[in-house]
Amino acid sequence: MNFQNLLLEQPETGVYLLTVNRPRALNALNAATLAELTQAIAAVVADSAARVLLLTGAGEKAFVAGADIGEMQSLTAAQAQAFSEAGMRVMHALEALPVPAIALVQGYALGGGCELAMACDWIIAADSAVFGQPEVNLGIPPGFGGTQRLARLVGRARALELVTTARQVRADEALAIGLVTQVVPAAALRDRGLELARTIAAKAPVAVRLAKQAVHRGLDVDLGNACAQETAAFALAFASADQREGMRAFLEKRSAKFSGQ
Ligand code: DAK
Repeated sequence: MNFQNLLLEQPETGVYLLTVNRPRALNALNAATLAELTQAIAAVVADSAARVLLLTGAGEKAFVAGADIGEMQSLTAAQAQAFSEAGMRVMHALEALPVPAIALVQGYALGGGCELAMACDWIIAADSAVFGQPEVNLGIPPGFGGTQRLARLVGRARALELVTTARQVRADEALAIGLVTQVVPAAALRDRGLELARTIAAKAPVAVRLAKQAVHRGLDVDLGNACAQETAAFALAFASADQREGMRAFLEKRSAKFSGQ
């Protein structure tokens, strides 16, 4: 697919690498980019051979420096509503993506950029990464789910401190508070992402999809219902060829060859 503001590549079988590509504006999210993100994510959803989505930003300076302030400043209330809905659509689509979505963050991930990274299943940070929700500097609260996803990741107190002060967090602190799962040298970020994607792509695709779904759906309900959902996911796996192959391969002392069926 051809995009103006994105690159969508498949560096390896089953692995998609989606790059927000507006480096001159530090990859800021304008309406056109949000629309393209929706299309790109839909393309990954439509590919039953997809196993992992890696999401990153072009250039060394930023993952995404936020929503496009130049475009936002003159929005009417109706346009702001449309802009918000477009952003929310992208964030929900990433969470609902059947396969894991991993953000590879180098440089600034601010505002909508931090929100975009948090809508992925987890974040790997380069040592150059800087996270923050600076919206209160601009007269607005976070608008793409930042208050909610940040609080779920780092807890209420830390989220409130960060959102109300606009304080920026470097990679090592992001790791310490659970915002990211690992920090790697900037030059190694893409390779670490691909390595992780390769590991996931080699696992049973049906089980990986069911596990992602169970974690997400379970977090929205109480523990009893969450465990009931896990039971349903577990049972469903027994209708898959992947389950039969995985267990047979173990008993036959060989590597499994998963079909994703
Ligand atoms: N939007 C547009 N352009 C941006 C930008 C942004 N967010 N961030 C950077 N740029 C542009 C700069 O204007 C500059 O363009 P030129 O002047 O060269 O044309 C270029 O990128 C390079 O930036 P700087 O010259 O500023 O580079 P520095 O190294 O000096 O500083 C910086 C880097 C990241 C610290 C700085 O650029 C900065 O503070 N950027 C803004 C960061 C920020 O405040 N981000 C949060 C945006 S607010 C909503 C839902 C969600 C949202 C809004 C509404 N609804 C519900 C309606 C989300 C809001 C946000 O994300």
